[in-house]
Amino acid sequence: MARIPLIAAILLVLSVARAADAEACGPRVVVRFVEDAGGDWFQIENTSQEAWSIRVLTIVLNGSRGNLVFDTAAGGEGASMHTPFEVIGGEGVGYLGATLVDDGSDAVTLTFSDFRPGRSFDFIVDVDDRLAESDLGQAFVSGREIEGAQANADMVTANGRRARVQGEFRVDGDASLGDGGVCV
Ligand SMILES: [Ca+2]
Ligand SMILES: [Ca+2]
Repeated sequence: MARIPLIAAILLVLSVARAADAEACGPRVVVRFVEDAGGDWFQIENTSQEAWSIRVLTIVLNGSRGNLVFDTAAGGEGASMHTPFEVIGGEGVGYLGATLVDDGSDAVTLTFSDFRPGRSFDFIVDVDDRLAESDLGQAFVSGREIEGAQANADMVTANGRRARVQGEFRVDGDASLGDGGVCV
């Protein structure tokens, strides 16, 4: 009679161990923001240890401490030095396109067909803050001002597994998506 609970307990331990393994080797993405007067720079890197590819990645400025906005055209929202969205790097990621980044918008979604681990993608676009008492003036975004902005990604494997990871930009300008970790 005691055997069945014991077997159930062993199966439970095994399944928990498997789940922990999957998590330790799970999908992982880093999105970096670098303030630049010539067009602020975002870099997306697939840092997964396992063969997870980025299918869709979204950056949401809403929620940032600086109430950030994309400044892609003269006038309207944004301070100065407006710069439209432009891809500047991303060899081998199968970039399929991005949602339109209108002046005054606060989110962009990018789609890829082959964004494997170790690869990265770069784009520029002007980002400004909308604080009355801005750290460096509204045309320049400090780490404190991008803190709280979000990014999320839909990840896939070649055999059809799917996962969603998300993270928040920190004061250093980076957002880490997913727990990832070292595969064992
Ligand atoms: Ca503008
Ligand atoms: Ca700016």
